[in-house]
Amino acid sequence: MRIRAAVLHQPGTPVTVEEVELDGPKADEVLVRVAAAGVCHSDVHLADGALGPNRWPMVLGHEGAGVVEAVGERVTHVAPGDRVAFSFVPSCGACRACRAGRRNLCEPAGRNAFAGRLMDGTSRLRMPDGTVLQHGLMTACFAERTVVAAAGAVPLDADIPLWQAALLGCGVVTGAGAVRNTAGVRLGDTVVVIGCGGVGLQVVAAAALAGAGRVVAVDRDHAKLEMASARGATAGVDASDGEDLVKRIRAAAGGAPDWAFEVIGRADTMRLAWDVLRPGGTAIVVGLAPAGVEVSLPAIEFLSEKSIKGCYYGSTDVADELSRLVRLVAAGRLPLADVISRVSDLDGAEDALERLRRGEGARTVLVMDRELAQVPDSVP
Ligand code: PAD
Ligand code: ZN
Repeated sequence: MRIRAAVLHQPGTPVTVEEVELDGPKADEVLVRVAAAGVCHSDVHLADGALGPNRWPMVLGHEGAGVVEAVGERVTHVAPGDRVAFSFVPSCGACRACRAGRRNLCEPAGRNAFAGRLMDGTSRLRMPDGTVLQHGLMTACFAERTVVAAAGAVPLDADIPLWQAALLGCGVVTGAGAVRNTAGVRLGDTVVVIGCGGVGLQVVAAAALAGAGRVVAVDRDHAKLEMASARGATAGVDASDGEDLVKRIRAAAGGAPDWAFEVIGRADTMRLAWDVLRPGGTAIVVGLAPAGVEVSLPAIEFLSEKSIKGCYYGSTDVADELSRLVRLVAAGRLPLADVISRVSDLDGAEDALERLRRGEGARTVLVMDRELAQVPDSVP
């Protein structure tokens, strides 16, 4: 079928919205009519060619929600008409990582996501001239429709409007999982969040929900500090002035923190996350740095039992985590709409990437169909 989609042809050139060919779902796959998609900084990295060579031409988009239109053979967990959010790691359940309970690190899912293919190693997307297109992180949801692996379509069993549910499958799962699973924040802990954009704001909310005693938001954009404060940050530190940053963060935190989350993807802020910690504290790196970036640490400080830990997609079984987070959202305990700075149509994809490059606003949600996405008239 012909669909409109946002295509990255070459890094460094704007993504263009054009008509492409989408094949129907094969066995263990699902065709979804996309209602809305969130624009994440990882899309910027892909669009800028920062995540390695040969990752184009590609249909971008890895965070979104929609309605199932058709299912391939053997798919039983969803049926046409079901509302779903996407998971970009449709774990196989059978590889070594999955069997060890580390489903976010599923080996075939990781391999295929990197290659831009579905789980059988092929693509359902083509340019009209036959050129094969990669599926962005196995999701490719900057598009009117998409075919995803069955495990990548997670049923939404509560009535969350789809323009908000779109955020669940990357920012929300990643932020909440970083706090709950990668870290394991306990009641009363002190948490610092460096970088409070679309993902960092989810870390802030999750830390507050986890009962952190203090949650210090650090960002160079004042607007993000205000959003963080509305989501439970107890203090904000303006990082636009780099002077005495460690001292100012510690003062705002009432001392050196237990946890520092880096949610930007820069070597200097990863180092900052390490520097602010108390002895025994842990830095969690959520931010994704362009390929080739290295970070250096003062090795003598390992003696103080500080540690630094990576985080991919919330360190968990994403489908399970997502379903549980849905209940929190439905209960009104985890807001989503407040991080949506702008709603746009699919044609606004490049502008949304540009705003993220400039550090302007948190999430943009691309809405393919306002009615399907349940966007109220009050939202421009
Ligand atoms: P974003 O652009 O919405 O947020 C980044 C925030 O950092 C913005 O608020 C900026 O103002 C702020 N910022 C930038 N530079 C600085 C600085 N030097 N000092 C202080 N603040 C600064 O991005 P996002 O929230 O969509 O994504 C954040 C990172 O997380 C990005 O690298 C993305 O690729 C990565 C990511 N990782 C995972 C994962 O599984 N690890 C998942 C999703 C996103
Ligand atoms: Zn993302």
